[in-house]
Amino acid sequence: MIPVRGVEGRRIGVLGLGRTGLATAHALIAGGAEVLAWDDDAAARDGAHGLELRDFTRAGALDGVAALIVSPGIAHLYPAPNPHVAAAFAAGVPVDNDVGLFFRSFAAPGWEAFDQPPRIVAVTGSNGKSTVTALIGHVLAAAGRRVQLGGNIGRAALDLDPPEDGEIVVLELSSYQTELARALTPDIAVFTNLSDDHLDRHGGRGGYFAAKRRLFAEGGPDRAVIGVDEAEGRFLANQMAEAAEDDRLIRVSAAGKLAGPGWHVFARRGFLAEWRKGRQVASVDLREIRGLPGAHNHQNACCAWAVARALGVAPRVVTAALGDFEGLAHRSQLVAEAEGVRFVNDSKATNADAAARALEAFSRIRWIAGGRAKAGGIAALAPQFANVAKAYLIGEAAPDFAAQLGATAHEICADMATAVARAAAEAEPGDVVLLAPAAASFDQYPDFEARGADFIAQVRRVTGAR
Ligand code: UMA
Repeated sequence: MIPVRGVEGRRIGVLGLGRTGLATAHALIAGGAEVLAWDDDAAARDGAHGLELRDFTRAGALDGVAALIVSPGIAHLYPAPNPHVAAAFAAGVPVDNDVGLFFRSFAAPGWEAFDQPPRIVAVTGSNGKSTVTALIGHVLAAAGRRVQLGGNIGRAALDLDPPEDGEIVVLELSSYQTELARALTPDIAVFTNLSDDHLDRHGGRGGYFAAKRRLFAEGGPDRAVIGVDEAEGRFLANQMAEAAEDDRLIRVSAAGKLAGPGWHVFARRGFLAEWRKGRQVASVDLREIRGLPGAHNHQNACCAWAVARALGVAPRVVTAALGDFEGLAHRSQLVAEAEGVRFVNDSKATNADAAARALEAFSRIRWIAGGRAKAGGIAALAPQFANVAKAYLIGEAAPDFAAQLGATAHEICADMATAVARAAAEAEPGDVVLLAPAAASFDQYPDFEARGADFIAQVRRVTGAR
């Protein structure tokens, strides 16, 4: 745990008592703060284990409170502020989050004895940020660097261990986290890409982009790694560079060759290339790396490559590490291979854009899709339907998705067990049975992880795999 600095003797409110809130409360107490905590869910309050509870909407409840620290899943502005957050706004109590506290508390007096100060890499973007975060961690560990991963990827930032000499912390940061943090000062910041997601929480795409942009605008990172395959990425890259040859910026693309005198990492026809000062520095064949299938993973590889190179890791070492990356659970995860049929779990593909990337990664797909639909359903995926041999539809969205599939073969299976059994029965050698739902899981599961776990269990059942 990283004790929070500058809070000794101060009274701090903590809203939300999930992973973030509990870690924050304990880190605040370790820093000498008096913590008042709240969660709108009574069961979470019951699990607060000795924390003093305070309903911040009650009159006078925020008297003497120096700051309210809000969990990422709690709305602070759109579609409407949570009532406790609204009370803090009304009372003039500064609202912050665990990521803001983390950046303020990271550097410690003990660092004076270190040979190399610890550094922070922060990764944001719509898709791929968990894989990029994990891949950076994997490459740095392979290079013999000490590394910890945290943030949106699972371990709350303040739950991380105090960094040791030369250690690198890689934080995955969601837009929920970057929007509210009062301090954002990574050494290296990464922007993978932008596509519509969480639009209700940010008042539309502009607000969503603005939340992510804060990591660059507020933080002033020493080095920025920016995916330039969308207009927003190109705009951000333009803002970060003083001139075309400014190599504090590394541009990344999976859409084609990048030219110019700056620092570029791009993937083209399955090959990653690094160019700097107009010359090629390295080239790697990504096509046979089983943990990184598809153009979207090639973009992830480019982002991780750029960060590792910015940290001085040699191309040979990065290449070897990419080759043995196994991928993350629920993201292009190869679950089994039986009689020439591959079973791939991409339960994290909770929106159409992420599902499009999964559908582009394979041909002859037996596609399991559905759940709780997002705006637009799967209409935007029509260009990828050519890769779909047949769709097996589950959950609330099944009838709408069936209508949007039109002439593409499909059947409504309702649940995962039926979908996996039907897809496996009809699959031929060379086919890929792919779970890429293009929808949220909440109609049938607590989260995308439980949905992916069910897919794996059903695949094991039908294939007899262990
Ligand atoms: N709560 C309230 N009032 C509300 C809403 C929620 O009191 O109006 C309470 C809930 O009852 C619950 C707590 O808040 O007890 C949950 O807080 P939370 O939703 O912020 O969840 P945490 O457990 O703290 O997990 C959060 C991130 N969750 C979200 O952003 C939704 C986790 O990202 C992250 O791993 C964790 O902090 C550690 O940093 C998950 C996620 O789904 C993976 N992220 C989204 C995504 O990737 O799309 C952004």
